[in-house]
Order: sequence, then structure tokens, then C-alpha cells
Amino acid sequence: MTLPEPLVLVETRDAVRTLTLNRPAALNSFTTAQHVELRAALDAAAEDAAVRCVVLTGAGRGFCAGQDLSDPAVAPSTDGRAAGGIRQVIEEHYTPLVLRLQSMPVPVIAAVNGVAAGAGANIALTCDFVVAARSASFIQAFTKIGLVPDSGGTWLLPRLVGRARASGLAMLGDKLPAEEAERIGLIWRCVDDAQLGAEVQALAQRLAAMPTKALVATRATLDAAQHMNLADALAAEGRLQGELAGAADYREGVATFLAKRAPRFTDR
Ligand code: T3D
Repeated sequence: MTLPEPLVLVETRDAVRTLTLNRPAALNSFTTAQHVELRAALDAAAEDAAVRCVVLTGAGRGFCAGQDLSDPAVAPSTDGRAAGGIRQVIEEHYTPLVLRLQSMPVPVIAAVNGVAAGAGANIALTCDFVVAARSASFIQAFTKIGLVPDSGGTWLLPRLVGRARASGLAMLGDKLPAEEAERIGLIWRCVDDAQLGAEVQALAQRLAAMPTKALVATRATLDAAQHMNLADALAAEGRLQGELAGAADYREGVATFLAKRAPRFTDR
């Protein structure tokens, strides 16, 4: 008896854990089963102290085409009433996934190897870094099927690219090439297709060697500061510096700076 292919492939190189969405025939669009496997893989990475960076990517020619629209759980209602299935899928799977990514105890990189559409685009944009192949693209596909951006799109897009561009991307749902996504600040970097793996590994290994707690606190405080006035942001920064200054990584950072040697950060 042959076992079914995993829907999420898991590979670890040094301290970098790579999770690959693995439904290439459907451009890695999400089924409930794939959500469950991804959630378990992210939880396992979060709990493994040896993991210091996570990479999320897709198998085949796509990154992720969002929800699998052939799934009966998200079938449109036939009587014009609100379709509870879609809401349930969002509340049970997409919302926890976005919050899980945003609260990972290590940095997360989306290696966007091909098209990222609908929730697939916004899941990528939730990650700390988005590195995309030049042939990849981002599509806020929602309005094309009569929906609004979800998986954090309404929150993320105006923050990343401003309201005018957010409205254009979200309402028109056009394909945004990776190069343009980099130019408007939607993603960190667009690289040649052949270089994607090497560039992402280099970034991941670099992040894995950095003080993880400080990186994660930087993410949290950048997000939190969006809702604060300057005085509150300054106070939050002070509190965090106080906490981080008590950690081993700060001792290592200062000691190695003064001793002019390379640091070895261990906190997580
Ligand atoms: O609905 C809810 O539950 C609420 C949650 C919503 C979250 C969302 O993500 S809503 C948005 C859902 N996603 C989309 O609307 C995108 C649909 N896909 C596309 O528009 C196109 O596939 C792409 C623009 C992404 C890529 O186009 P192209 O021409 O490169 O590829 P293709 O031929 O359309 O797709 C290749 C195969 O993947 C094809 O299957 P086939 O014909 O070879 O057997 C296609 O049906 C399949 N596929 C692509 N996207 C999905 C999909 N199958 C199921 N669901 C998909 N989302």
C-alpha cells in the first residue's frame, strides 16, 4: 500500500525549517487537510528549539492559489443567504494560520516561487520577509469571485503600500508581477528564478544566526506601534529594551562587540 503524498513537505537544513505546500496540480490551493498539516508543521517548528528560521514555499509552478474553490465546504449558497461554510473555514483555518505566522517565535520567510493568489497572496505577505521569483505574481483575486480580501489583506495592504494602491490591488484584482511588487514596497525582494532557492537560504541562514528574540520582538513592536501615538511607542520600546537587555543574547552581543569577535546567539 502506498501512503498518500504529504500536503506539506518538511525539510530542515541547519537551523532553517522549510515547509513546502504540496498540491502542485491545484497550485497549492488550500484544502482543510492542507490547513491541518500546515498548522501542525508550524506548531512543530515553533516548539523545536533547534529551529531558528522558517521558510514557507510552494511545490511546482505556484506558491498558493488561496482557497480550493472546488471544496464543497465553501460552496456558494443557492438561496441568497449568507454561506456559513465560508465563514467557518475562515474562522477555523485562515485566521488561526495568519495569527500563527504572525506570532511565530522565529522569523518567517515566504519564498514565492510562482503565483500567489487570494488568501495565498495574503499569507505570503504576513511573513516577515517575502522573496519572490521574477516570474511570480501576486493577485488579490477576491473581488473576481465576489468576495473581499481576507487572511489579513484589508489590514496589511494599506499598511504596506498605502490606501490608493491597496484599493487598486484589492478592487481590480489584477496580476501584480513580482518586480512591480518589490518596486511599490509590497515585498522585500524580487530575484531571478534560478536564484530564488539560494537567495532564500542565504537570508534564512543569516536570520538564523541573529538574536531571534530581538527579531521577533522587532516584528511585534513594529506591528503594535501602528496603533500607538509616539509617546506610547517610545514607552513600549523602552520596556522591550529593558527585557531584552536581561537576555543572554544582549550579553553576547555587547561582549563580542567589545572583544571584536563573531557572536554566537542562542536565545529563542
Ligand atoms: O472561498 C472561501 O472559502 C473563502 C476564503 C477565501 C480565500 C481565498 O483565497 S478566495 C480566492 C480563491 N482563489 C482564487 O480565486 C484564484 C483562482 N485561481 C486563478 O485565478 C488562477 O488559477 C491563477 C490566476 C491563480 C493561475 O492561473 P493559471 O492560468 O496560471 O493556472 P490555471 O490553469 O488557472 O490553474 C492550474 C490548475 O490549478 C487548474 O486545474 P486543472 O484545470 O489543471 O485541473 C485550476 O483549476 C487549479 N486551481 C487554481 N486555483 C485554484 C485551483 N483549483 C481550485 N481552487 C483554486 N483556487
